[in-house]
Amino acid sequence: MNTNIDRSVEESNKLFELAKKVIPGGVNSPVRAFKSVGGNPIFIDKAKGAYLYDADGNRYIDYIASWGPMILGHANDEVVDALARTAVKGTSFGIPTELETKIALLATQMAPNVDQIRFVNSGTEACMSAVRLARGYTGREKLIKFSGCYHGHADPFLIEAGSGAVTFGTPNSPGVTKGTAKDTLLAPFNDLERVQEIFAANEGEIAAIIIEPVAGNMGCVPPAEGFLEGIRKLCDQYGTLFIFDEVMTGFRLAPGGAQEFLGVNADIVTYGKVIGGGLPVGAFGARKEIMSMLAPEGPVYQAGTLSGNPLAMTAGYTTLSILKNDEDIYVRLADKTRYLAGLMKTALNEKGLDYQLNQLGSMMSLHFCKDEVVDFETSSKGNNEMFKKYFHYMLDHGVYLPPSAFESYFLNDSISYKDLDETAQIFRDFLISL
Ligand code: KE4
Repeated sequence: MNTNIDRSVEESNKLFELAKKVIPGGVNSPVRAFKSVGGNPIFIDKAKGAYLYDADGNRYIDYIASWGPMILGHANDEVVDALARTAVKGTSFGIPTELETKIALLATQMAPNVDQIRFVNSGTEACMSAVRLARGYTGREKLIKFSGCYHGHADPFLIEAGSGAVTFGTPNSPGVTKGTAKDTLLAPFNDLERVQEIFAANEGEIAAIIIEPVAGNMGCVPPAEGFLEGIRKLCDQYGTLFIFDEVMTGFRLAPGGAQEFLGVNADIVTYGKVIGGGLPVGAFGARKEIMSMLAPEGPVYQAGTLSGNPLAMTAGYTTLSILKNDEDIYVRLADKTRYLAGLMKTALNEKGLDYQLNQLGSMMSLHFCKDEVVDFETSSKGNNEMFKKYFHYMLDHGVYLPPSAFESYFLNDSISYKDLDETAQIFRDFLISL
């Protein structure tokens, strides 16, 4: 039984104090700073398989997998060996390599409705490029997104619901201009009626509607029956492009991602996380008639010095190859996730706590609230004080969960049933401690 209860975090605290002197907030991405759960972040020294090891030597069972990429588990031998072989041949050229074509062929074989794919360096780049491509292809300017869905930190996405019958966006970050916000319209996730209203009120003006087909940035929130199918019909009716942001779900829910898993076709699909196997990769793909609009073939500009970088392509190609050749991995991951969710539900029912536990494939999230979590509003009703206690108890006892109630867990294939049983036991002990 691994309990970190007497764990020291002295080294992590020292590293955090030093980091804060030279990096804003001591982190290179805000969610890592533990702002919504309190306390100091741990600093990781190394990871292998299902386990993280922090700077003080504490071990944690990892349930975020670097927010999705590490689906195989950390430091996968095949991936590491392939990277070593690539690195000695040079790490970046800014000149085409065969590696880019190899992963592009593999990804387009696995992803439905994607004839061609362009690699970039992050999910943000993929999503912002996909929106520009949709605007270039349709000649329209407006974009619909959903409250609580996150598509990276590009300006068109940092918009929150404004006032008004048909919700026009307002910036939710300084630095995003009103000019940008006016072109982003918002609707609640799973609210097809509101989407219909927005389409009708902006006929002929909407270039694209972008969605996380299974939302993972307000906790894990699956689409309601018929929701995505309804949007598909509206896009066909109004000539709008349907962008599936599969940065989280791509190659995670199935080889063909959410399109395959849910049986709904997108026009443009964005990827990140798993497609890079732990190195910085984003990508976006579509049928050829859309992708041919991209420079240098077409007029829509998009570029990147390190796009298609040999190391990143190697990690991604090796990871996708393993996923493609191991047809059981998706069943294993879903079974493990359902197993853990089942144990946690049993414990919560015995305790008599109000909760919602959402799970789909290898994504899940626990919300301490009574009503079903179906959108950002219901997700926001979770008891965050309880979540903070939960997060820190599990962390103290060697389980690393997402440090926010508005995130999804991502199981990796290295997690064993022994790890799951240990996690469930620690969770039962947490509930007893309340
Ligand atoms: P990146 O630019 O962080 O690679 O991807 C942006 C992005 C786009 N689309 C979806 C659906 C995403 O979930 C993300 C990034 N996810 C967050 C986790 N909620 C990354 C963690 C972070 O911001 O540090």
